[in-house]
Amino acid sequence: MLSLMTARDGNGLLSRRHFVAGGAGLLVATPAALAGLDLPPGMTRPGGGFGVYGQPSPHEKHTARAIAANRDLPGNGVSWTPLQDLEGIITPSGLHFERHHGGVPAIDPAQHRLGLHGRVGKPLTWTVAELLRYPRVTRQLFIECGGNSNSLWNAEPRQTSAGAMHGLASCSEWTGVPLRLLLEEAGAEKGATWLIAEGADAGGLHLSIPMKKAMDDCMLALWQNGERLRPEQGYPMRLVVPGWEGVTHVKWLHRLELASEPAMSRFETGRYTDLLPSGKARQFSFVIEPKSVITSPSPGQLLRDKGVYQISGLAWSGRGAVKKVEVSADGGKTWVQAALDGPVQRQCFTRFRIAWQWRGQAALLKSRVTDDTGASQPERSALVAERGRHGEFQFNGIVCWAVDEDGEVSHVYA
Ligand SMILES: Nc1nc2c(c(=O)[nH]1)N[C@H]1C(S)=C(S)[C@@H](COP(=O)(O)O)O[C@H]1N2
Ligand SMILES: [Mo]
Repeated sequence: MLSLMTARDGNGLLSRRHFVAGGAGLLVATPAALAGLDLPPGMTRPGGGFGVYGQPSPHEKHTARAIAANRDLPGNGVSWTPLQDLEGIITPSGLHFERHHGGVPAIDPAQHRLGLHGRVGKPLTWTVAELLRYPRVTRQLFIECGGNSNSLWNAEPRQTSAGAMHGLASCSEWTGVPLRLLLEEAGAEKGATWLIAEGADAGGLHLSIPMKKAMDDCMLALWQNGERLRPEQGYPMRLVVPGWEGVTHVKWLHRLELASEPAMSRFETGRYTDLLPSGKARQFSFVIEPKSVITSPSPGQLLRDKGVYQISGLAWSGRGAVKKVEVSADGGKTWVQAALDGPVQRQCFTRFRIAWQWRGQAALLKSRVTDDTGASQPERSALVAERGRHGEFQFNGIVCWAVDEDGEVSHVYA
């Protein structure tokens, strides 16, 4: 049995042993005499029929992306993954976050071509059908926009759901052709140190990636979670650049160019670059630093009854694999290590969990990830001090949710 005596960790956090062994003591269910065990109506007649493509239950309509479209720039905007309503690590394809600079182009795969030119031995083009004959790899990888969580640079904490704050990050199983195979086929010239990738959309997005990364682990993705890419994710093909900022994952990919210098496009100069207090620019900040967020409980949710709750959330790092996640219920005075759902994969979402005994006390919930390179998350105040007041991109500071005595959860800076 769980009891107050076992809740010796900071402000009610229970150790992993209690989380695993504590099932019998949770006392959440309604006694059978009250609920009844009648024959459910679905057992008395045949149910619904078959469908060519399944949809979520009509009772789950609230599990939806939040959208912020820019009315002055048609097709420009974002939609956020509802992280607070999801479990595990894989984002359902229809809920993957979206960041489009010029809308979603309608591409006929039979007409689409991928070209490779510039400092190559021989320029090449491929049809989709040709690309489908290459060897493939599959990896579960997150993608995070450099602009994710950017409201946390604001002076006041924004009050929205965890997803509408931190959901420009999603995780899918991507399958495609190792980019190295295509680059080797064309043959790179000696001075070809940059790969410039361009999408076939009205956003005019083109972006430079160092050749070393392109040859290492980049993928020309054609499948997402077992099916062909969704139009919103770049159908018929996109770049996947493991662990690197979202803007490098060029969608609707149609042109690759090898060069000796980066393109210096507006997506890597005016945007996705931060002005530091020193006056220098933080540019080509490709790697996603370690980050975590508690998805349950999170703002907008309510703890109705006192008792044991399962705190859970997501952690990730572009540098490698999640090594540990610590959780605090007292604003960071004491930390307890959470359990990680396995397998823990590199550059992939990792789900963490820890049990928490809520006795109706006020609490400040925080999570802090450390990856296998030893890198960790800074407190928000330290990050703001380092990056200054012009910060807009790559917020990876520790996030704090306040639980009050009524069980309401809100976003605070603490
Ligand atoms: N062609 C093209 N590629 C693009 C973009 C775009 O607008 N056009 N947006 C980029 C940005 S900023 C991000 S964060 C990711 C978002 O990928 P998603 O919409 O699949 O989540 O795609 C990147 N690739
Ligand atoms: Mo982005």
